[in-house]
Amino acid sequence: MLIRRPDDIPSSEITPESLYQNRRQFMGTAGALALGTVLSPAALEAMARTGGAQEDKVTPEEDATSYNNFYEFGTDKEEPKVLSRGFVSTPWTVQVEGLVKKPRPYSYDELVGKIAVQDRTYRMRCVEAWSMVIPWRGVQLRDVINRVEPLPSAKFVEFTTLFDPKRMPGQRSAVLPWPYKEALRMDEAMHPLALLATGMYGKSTLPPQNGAPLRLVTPWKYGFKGVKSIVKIRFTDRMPNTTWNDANPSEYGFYANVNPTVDHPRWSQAKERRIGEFLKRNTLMFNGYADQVASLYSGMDLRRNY
Ligand SMILES: Nc1nc2c(c(=O)[nH]1)N[C@H]1C(S)=C(S)[C@@H](COP(=O)(O)O)O[C@H]1N2
Ligand SMILES: [Mo]
Repeated sequence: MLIRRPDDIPSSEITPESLYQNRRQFMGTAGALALGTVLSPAALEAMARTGGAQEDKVTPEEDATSYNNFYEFGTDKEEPKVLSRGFVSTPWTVQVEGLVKKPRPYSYDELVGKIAVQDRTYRMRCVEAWSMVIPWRGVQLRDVINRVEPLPSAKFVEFTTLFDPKRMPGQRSAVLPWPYKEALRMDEAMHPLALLATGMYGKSTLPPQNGAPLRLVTPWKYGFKGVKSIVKIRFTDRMPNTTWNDANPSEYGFYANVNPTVDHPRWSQAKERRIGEFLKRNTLMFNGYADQVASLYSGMDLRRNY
């Protein structure tokens, strides 16, 4: 994100299954043809079938597990799958720290065990202007937070990725200030859409390249908020530093809410390439989850709080 332009690879959309609506985006066959776009027979056939409307289709598992951003395993999209092969995430311990009733290490099972498992298909919009539709499996973040009992004074929650250059070869170079950290305001973290993913595509474990064994998913925010391979959860009353914001504050904000009207300094955020699709589609406010999350930000200037 720091070092290259948005990917030009054709790209896929998302909603919790319970809230799923058949969202369609109209791009208009006539409009596309008027622009002189050359359409493949397959694209024309798809348009004929859908009357020009686009649906959200789940991204092929092969794409979601081989085209990744996980700089701890390399900065090329294809590297994390290869360089994380053999990464062992059992056993796994998560330190729970800060403004919490009893700060202590939790085993993976203590932290997420016996919490109702959810299957949630969400759109994921990377800040680099590509997107996917991923069927996650996991637990609601708020259930985990309630289990560890933060104090009422906690206003933010910070998540930290494992730092272990022996197991994460990308950490041997200083492409980012390690360890990778991300954070949410408490009300964001308690939102029912926020998920701690523990699996995907109907499986109960995550591939290493997607953040095994535990990664954050906040579908209304840019993908970089979705911190992978979490080993620490810290509650605090101050807004924490976050990795991409530290690396480049003018380009990556704390909030990172998907917003087609606020461009990245180096590229537009109005459109996106859905992995697997031919034409760009419009990026939706809060990645299409505005009905559910816009109230979290009422009264805030979203241009200033990007
Ligand atoms: N620890 C860590 N977490 C990370 C990243 C990373 O480089 N390191 N990349 C982020 C970015 S930019 C995106 S778009 C998503 C990609 O998730 P995926 O590979 O599962 O699609 O992971 C996010 N979480
Ligand atoms: Mo991203």
